[in-house]
Amino acid sequence: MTHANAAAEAPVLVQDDGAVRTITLNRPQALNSFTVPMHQALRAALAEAAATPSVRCVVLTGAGRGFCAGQDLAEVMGEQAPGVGDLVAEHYKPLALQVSRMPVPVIAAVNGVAAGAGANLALGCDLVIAAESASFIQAFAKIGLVPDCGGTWLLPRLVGRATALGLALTADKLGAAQAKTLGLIWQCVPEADLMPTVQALAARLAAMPVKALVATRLAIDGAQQLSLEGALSEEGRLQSELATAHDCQEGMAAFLAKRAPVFTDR
Ligand code: T3D
Repeated sequence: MTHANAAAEAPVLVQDDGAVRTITLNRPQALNSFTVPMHQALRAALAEAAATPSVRCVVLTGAGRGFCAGQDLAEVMGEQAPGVGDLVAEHYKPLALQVSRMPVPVIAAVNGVAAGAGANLALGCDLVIAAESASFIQAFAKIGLVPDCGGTWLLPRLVGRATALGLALTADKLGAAQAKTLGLIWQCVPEADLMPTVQALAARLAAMPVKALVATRLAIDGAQQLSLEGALSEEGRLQSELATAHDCQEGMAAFLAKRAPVFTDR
């Protein structure tokens, strides 16, 4: 097998551009739907990105015309099929937690349809930028399941209970422009602008104090369970921790010296 063939068949592709690592789901013939090997490859790629100090931002996208169509339904209906509950416990739950705990910002570049767990994988990223031609489908209701991969937690937080239930109960396709209008995603751009827009933003985030960016994600997600007083206390704890770290010292010194800061913490 040639190297090119091996890459074409790998369930995820990994590419670095400076401090930005792009992970591409690579089963375009089935709209990048999840099989166990793709889960394993994606989780390994995320773990490697997390463990590589030179990586300061991760971009997640899909090969071909789709982002990810959720669970590969042929796999679950096959003779060797893993149980549905097992798939969630062994793959979708750890994946959603891994994304939520990445030590660098994660951007979803949604290049096409994102359905079922594929939609919620994208929505669990820090920033979601979608091509105008992309769409989001909470496909679960159509096949007698509930939203997973974090959907029940993410949807009401992103768009409120009424819209979350509307999306989840109808399983209707939501175009990227409408997703932006609803506040489900950060940005909707023309198809040709998707990767240039995402790469420019990723490079910008990579040059920022990523330790503080990640602490911001964790604080905002964590604050959902806290009282105002609890959230204020947590903000104080985080500021104390960050204020003594290199990046905050560097940011303040650079401001006072009227020079560009160089952030290195992760
Ligand atoms: O065990 C568990 O299930 C627990 C975990 C659940 C997590 C989940 O994600 S459940 C939700 C699973 N996903 C779906 O139900 C979505 C199924 N797909 C679709 O509804 C449609 O494909 C789309 C709306 C996403 C896109 O439609 P369209 O018309 O653009 O494309 P298509 O023709 O339907 O699909 C293109 C090919 O991809 C086609 O293969 P073919 O005929 O060209 O050989 C289709 O079968 C394949 N494909 C698309 N989605 C899946 C899939 N194959 C397997 N599994 C899929 N999810």
